[in-house]
Amino acid sequence: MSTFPWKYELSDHSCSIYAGDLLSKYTNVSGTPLQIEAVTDTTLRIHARTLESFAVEQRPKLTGTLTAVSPSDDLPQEKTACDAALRTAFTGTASSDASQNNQSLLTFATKTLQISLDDELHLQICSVDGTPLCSDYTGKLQEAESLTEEEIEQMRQEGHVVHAGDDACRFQITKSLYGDEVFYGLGDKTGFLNKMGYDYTMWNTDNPDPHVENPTFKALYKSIPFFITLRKDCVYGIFFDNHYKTSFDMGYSSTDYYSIGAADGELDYYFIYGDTIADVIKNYTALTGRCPLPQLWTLGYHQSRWGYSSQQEVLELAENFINNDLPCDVIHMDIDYMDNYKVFTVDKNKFPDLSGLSNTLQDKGIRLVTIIDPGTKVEKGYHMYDEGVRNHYFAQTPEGDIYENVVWPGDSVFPDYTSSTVRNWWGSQTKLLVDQGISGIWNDMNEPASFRGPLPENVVFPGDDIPRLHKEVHNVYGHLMAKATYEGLKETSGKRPFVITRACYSGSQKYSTAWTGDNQSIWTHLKMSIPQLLNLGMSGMPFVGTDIGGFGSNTTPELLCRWIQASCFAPLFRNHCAKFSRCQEPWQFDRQTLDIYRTYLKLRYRFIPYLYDLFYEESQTGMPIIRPLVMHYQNDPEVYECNDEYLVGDRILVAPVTDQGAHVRPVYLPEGIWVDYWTKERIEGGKYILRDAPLDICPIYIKAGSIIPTWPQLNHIPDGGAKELILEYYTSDAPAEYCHYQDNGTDFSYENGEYNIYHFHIDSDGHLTTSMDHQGYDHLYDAVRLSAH
Ligand code: MIG
Repeated sequence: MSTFPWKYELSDHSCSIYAGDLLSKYTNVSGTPLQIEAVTDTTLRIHARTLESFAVEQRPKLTGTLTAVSPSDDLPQEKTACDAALRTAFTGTASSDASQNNQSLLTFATKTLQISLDDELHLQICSVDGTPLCSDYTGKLQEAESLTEEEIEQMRQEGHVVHAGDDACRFQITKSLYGDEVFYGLGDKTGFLNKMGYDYTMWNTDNPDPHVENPTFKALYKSIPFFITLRKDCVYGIFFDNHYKTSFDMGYSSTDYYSIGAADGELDYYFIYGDTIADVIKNYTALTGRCPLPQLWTLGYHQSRWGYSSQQEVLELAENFINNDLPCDVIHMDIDYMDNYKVFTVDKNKFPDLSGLSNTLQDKGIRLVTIIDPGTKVEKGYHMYDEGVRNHYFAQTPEGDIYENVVWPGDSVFPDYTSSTVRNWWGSQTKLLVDQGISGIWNDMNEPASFRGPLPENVVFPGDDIPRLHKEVHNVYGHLMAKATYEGLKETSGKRPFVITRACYSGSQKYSTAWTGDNQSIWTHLKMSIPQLLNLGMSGMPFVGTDIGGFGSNTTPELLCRWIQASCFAPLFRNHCAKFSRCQEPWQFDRQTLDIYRTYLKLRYRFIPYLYDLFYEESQTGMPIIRPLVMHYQNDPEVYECNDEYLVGDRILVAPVTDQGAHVRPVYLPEGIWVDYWTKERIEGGKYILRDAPLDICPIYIKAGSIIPTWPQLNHIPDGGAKELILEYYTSDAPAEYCHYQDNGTDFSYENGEYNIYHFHIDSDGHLTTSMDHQGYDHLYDAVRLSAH
């Protein structure tokens, strides 16, 4: 075997390969080594950074170890198997032919992965037993079909949108497809669960047209450049940490490869391995962060509408909830509460006493959340504008003037959240709202969206030290705004901040919840909401929801009923709609709609302690709250593309109706015994069943043997939770266990040990015993009851 031709250095945690110009072929840079680092023994970072590129978040410490396999003086015996497999994968030829191939290989390994490079720097990652997991594609790339200028002009004349040359990549990573891949994740994209065969763009986009499935909608509001690849025998994730415009061609151009490209910036990606999808999510969120424990009330029902515009209207709304016996914890105030859409102001004519209003409502168990956009009104004498101008807090033109565009307030300027000083300033403004009793902040329009065309790529964000252009900042603008808001609220309120954002980047989960933006009151959007939320969860964003009832256009009573059912376990549980669309509060239609709506609000409220436990689990492991079936039944191919069911944790299965007029639906139950929540019928899984689903029924199943903590019926969530816990036990012959988390549900005292973990055990005779795994919060339950089914 010949020796690897490039100079390289292998240290404990990383390998640097100096391959001069060759590298520029793959990465757009030369004169820098290609670095392969063992972040852990299952997560590799592959990068070639030259520029002082802007790290929005801290880079991970390297804790994995690398050892040389080849070339090496003392080659371990096991290497040969992997070597042969590698050659096959690289050359596409059977291993007997491969011996004639003269490729030089550099191979090194962590405890779980073997990494090899050929003399052209193609990378191959195998498991230690030699099974190829992921390898650079070495064949010919498909040429993109190109249109002549004339053809493009003709197409445009007929009204077609032609994106010619929009998505030029400066560099691209291309990986072989083995033919058994299913792709999940990629944040918030339209369409179904499996992303195989489609191409996507990461460029935070506010497009009010109905979001239809690919190919028209390649980008929505969020850029989460992370996906999970499930193959027959393995699962891994790739996180491409580049926040310029990037593209993900998931086997769209060719069935031989998939590719990831970037318009600019650097090669920097992570290969994240695990035994299960859950492992990969755990490892990905170990890199990018997890959603911290929320305040308990945030798990309740939220009512919103763009158009609530007076103190009286908000008060009446709250009273309507109370008088109709409808659970509700939060009312959202959209842009109409502000004085001329000026952020961090309140219209004193419409809301003469916001503090009084929030106090009155809080006494009734309802809190207020207000919207805040980034666009800051150009107006001398307005404190945000004056302070921002004086201190150079706003984005600039290349000539150094303040950059202006138009948003709700008219002429507007854009805070430079890349600067920590600006973030602190922005965050400190939250005090104005917190002091008036506001409990959370909803960040909108932070892609950033603008009315007079998009922000040009060369708008300058001066930052703390190095100025950055809009093309580099765009995809993290909303992320940094959410971070500023989170840190500000934490400081000014002392509580666990409640932030909702529309635009996101990988890691936004540390600061914010998110909603999927402007959907429409159409059945396809109800249907799409399930894979949308599930893929967001698998992309590390667990606290998410869609606008229940639909934002744009007009809902129908039937659609509203089906939407509240489908969302009854959605982590963020909010009904919201647009100003010019029909009102969709639960009492706007007939008696039946109101009753059905109430049933599902009440159902949700019973399960709050279970949801809170899932949030606790998520904060420790990154596991999403609602999960696709494949996360728990990875060996059952029947669930790989299950788009219309989801699991809540690992033990509740929800199969909503998402078709108009449907009153029966097929439900796939994976292996095990499932108990119908409504009838308590026990059904052996591993098959499809047909379930009657009249308008008032959303099919729900509980896995036999489960303990689920619930509360007595409440219409508002008290701080610290209910005083009584009811353990719903769905019996089985085997003993059952469950760990339940409890704390004050509001602040950070849990970080000092002020929480309880109850360990419930039910033996095969049905006897409950309770022990404490941790005891630090002194408000224990007054009673714990067992209710067996
Ligand atoms: O251009 O604030 O997605 O939830 O109601 C519309 C008004 C601006 C878009 C948000 C929507 C919100 C609306 N906003």
